[in-house]
Amino acid sequence: MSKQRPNIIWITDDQHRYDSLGCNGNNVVRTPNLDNLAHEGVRFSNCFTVSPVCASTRASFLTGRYPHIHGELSNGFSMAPEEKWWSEILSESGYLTACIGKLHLERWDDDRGFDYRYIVEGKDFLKGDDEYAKVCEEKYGYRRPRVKYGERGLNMWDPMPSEVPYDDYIDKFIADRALGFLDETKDDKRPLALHVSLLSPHHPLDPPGEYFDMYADKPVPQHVFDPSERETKPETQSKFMWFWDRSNEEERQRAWRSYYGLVTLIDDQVGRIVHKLKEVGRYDNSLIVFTSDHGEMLYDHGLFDKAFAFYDPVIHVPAIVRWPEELPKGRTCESFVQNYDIVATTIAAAGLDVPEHMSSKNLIPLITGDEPKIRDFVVTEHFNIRSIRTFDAKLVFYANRSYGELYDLKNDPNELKNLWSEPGYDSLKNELMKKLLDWSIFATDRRFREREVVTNKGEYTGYLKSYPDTSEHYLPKSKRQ
Ligand SMILES: [Ca+2]
Repeated sequence: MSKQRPNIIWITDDQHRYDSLGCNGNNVVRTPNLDNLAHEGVRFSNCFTVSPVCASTRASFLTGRYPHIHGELSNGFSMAPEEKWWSEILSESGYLTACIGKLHLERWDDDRGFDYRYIVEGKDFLKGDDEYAKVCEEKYGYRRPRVKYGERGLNMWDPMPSEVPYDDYIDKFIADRALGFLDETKDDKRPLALHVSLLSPHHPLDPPGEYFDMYADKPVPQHVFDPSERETKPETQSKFMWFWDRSNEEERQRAWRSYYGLVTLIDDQVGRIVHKLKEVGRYDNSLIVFTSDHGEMLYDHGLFDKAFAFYDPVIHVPAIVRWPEELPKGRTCESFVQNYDIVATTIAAAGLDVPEHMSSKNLIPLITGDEPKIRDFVVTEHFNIRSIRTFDAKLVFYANRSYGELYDLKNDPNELKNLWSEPGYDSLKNELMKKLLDWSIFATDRRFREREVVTNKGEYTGYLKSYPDTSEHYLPKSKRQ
């Protein structure tokens, strides 16, 4: 470990598909700054999200735990108040902590452990009254683009150039504040733990100015959709396939191009942050991480947005970790990781023990080659639905429902044919369900995580004598602090 603890610069964007990044093999979308971070660090080719929705994943980003543990089962739920935040752990250990941009918590202005918090909470909605809304209202007369969409007779998924110019576009606005924060703190001796939470390429697909036309004549991927999916996929998806029916091919391709424009805009903000880090002398000793909270369907399987599906376009996300002082450069890690592993990784990089109650895993031994893998599969959850994905197969389990999804990823990598009710697949289905149930009990169950039984490899060793220090959740109220 470095004698001097690293600055931790954690950049997140919103709804960014794995395949829409240059270093992940996309030859059309331009992302030179993120590609360069990957060149100076490690790129993960199999990083999957813990949840296909914002609030659940973002609460996992703060707690290092799964939604069914921390309580934000979907957007609109609340995190358990006794959860210990990433920011609190780092702040207590001497880091100067800051969050600029979105956290998307139900208590929208909660800021525990952040010494500095600048709230900009979303492109298409607004809860409370954030700084960006004030600027927009003053200069343009409305608080969010949604208002203008309605006035122009457009839906949120229709591509259109932003009426707000680039200089005041929401992600530029957030990056500007991040640069200002880096300037203001350049003489502070404390290491930084800075979370910059950008908002694109989340809809509306409204790249400003030159970003809107940037990919007008460029090829875009073929959409993945088979009409037979209307019959074989759960009704929770098929009822949303009207996204496909009400659009034509030209409109769907334009959605890709606008999405790419937003990705390049995000990349430019990453470049500005990197440039400023160099200017204030913090770049060399910075651990920079980049990931996203989930992906976007973009009309694959006839769907748009996310949340109601566990297809790879939604659960497979970009992830880059760059820390040249301690980690290899230019490596691609193909092992399974999950985006909330950034929590344990950054805590470990800060020289701290990763709390036992976290299921987030430190990626450093994986990156350095000390551990060949840390997971055999990845799990994604939303409310009462769980998906388990191995390299060869995926199962999506819907609690209290007779239907489900099962895919043979070796023969059907695009997840077009749902095998849940097909004869001959019971053995695969049972195998995946058993893995998922084992995981539910041992890998994340709060009491196994928090009590010493977990150190006994899950064997029952009799009643435990004491409650852990890490959580008061199971203490009687009278004994809680
Ligand atoms: Ca999101």
